[in-house]
Amino acid sequence: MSKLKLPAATRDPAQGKRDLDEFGLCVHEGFVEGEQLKLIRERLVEQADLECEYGVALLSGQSRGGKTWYGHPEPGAMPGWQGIAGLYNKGRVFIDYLKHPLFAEYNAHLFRGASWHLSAMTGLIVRRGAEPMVVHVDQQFMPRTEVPAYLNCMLCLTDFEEVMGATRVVPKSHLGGYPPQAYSAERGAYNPEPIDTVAVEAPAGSVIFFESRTWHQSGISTSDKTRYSLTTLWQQHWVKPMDNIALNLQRGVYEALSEAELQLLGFKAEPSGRIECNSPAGVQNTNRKTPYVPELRQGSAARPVALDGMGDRKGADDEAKAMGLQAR
Ligand SMILES: O=C(O)CCC(=O)C(=O)O
Ligand SMILES: [Fe+2]
Repeated sequence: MSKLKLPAATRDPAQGKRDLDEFGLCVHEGFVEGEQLKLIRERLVEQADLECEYGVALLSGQSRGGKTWYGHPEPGAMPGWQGIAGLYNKGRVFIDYLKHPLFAEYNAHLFRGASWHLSAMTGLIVRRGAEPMVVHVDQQFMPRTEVPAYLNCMLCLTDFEEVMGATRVVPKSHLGGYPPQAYSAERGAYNPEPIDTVAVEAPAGSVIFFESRTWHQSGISTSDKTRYSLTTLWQQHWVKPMDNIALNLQRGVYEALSEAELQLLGFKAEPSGRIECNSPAGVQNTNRKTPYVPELRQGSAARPVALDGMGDRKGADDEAKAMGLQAR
């Protein structure tokens, strides 16, 4: 048993935000409940099972540092870990979940008012035999920042028990540096010195929030109970998204989303990460409404396409706000 002390679970976002500041994490119980929880879990399980059946499942013995491949699980030898990537493309329930009002509250707090949007949304399944991940921070590949780059929101779709490979953390580690890592071709990334971590046990429906400077890993699973979970990663707008959502988003999904939903996914006027029209149909545009402008030459047939509301005031206002400028 680790002696590391976790914050008590809470249903109060004010307490959750204090815990996030003090511990680098908080456990928000009952974040999703009842029918919504059931629908998210059912959609994830169906998608995951069919990705296995059709031979396109993302599989591994562990999710980080180890070998990961796309394919069919071997009959009778289900690997310990399965990821279901790009959930924003895989069901309306996931988009609806992104609109949970407390996401806005936690993000505004953690990012200190800077503009934010989605960075990734991935289903995580941990089965018996899953090995622990290398202890890492989610921004390990960038220098430490004063304000975290990302907020990881781990939704427990089943209870999280230590023996099921529940997420393990180092409370208060967000205040220091990053966990030491080494790499070998045989082991992948690993921690050269053992690091004490503590499992976050939580009932289904909880979200474990941990910011991107908090040391963590998934645990080892020795249980026959499968851990189903969904990680939603939010980011400050100037950070390169973990998933390139503007390119990944499927055309049919894009067309079914409202302006507000597109903005949650990062389609909005910002000082960085601008999105121009990449087709005459104006697909993947931002709320700034840029025209489609191909290479134009005298005598060539190529033509730009103007859009209604191009460069409108709203886009400019949003951009000014994101730069911290007040209208006056
Ligand atoms: O699956 C887990 O418990 C941890 C996953 C993780 O490290 C991550 O989502 O960044
Ligand atoms: Fe992580």
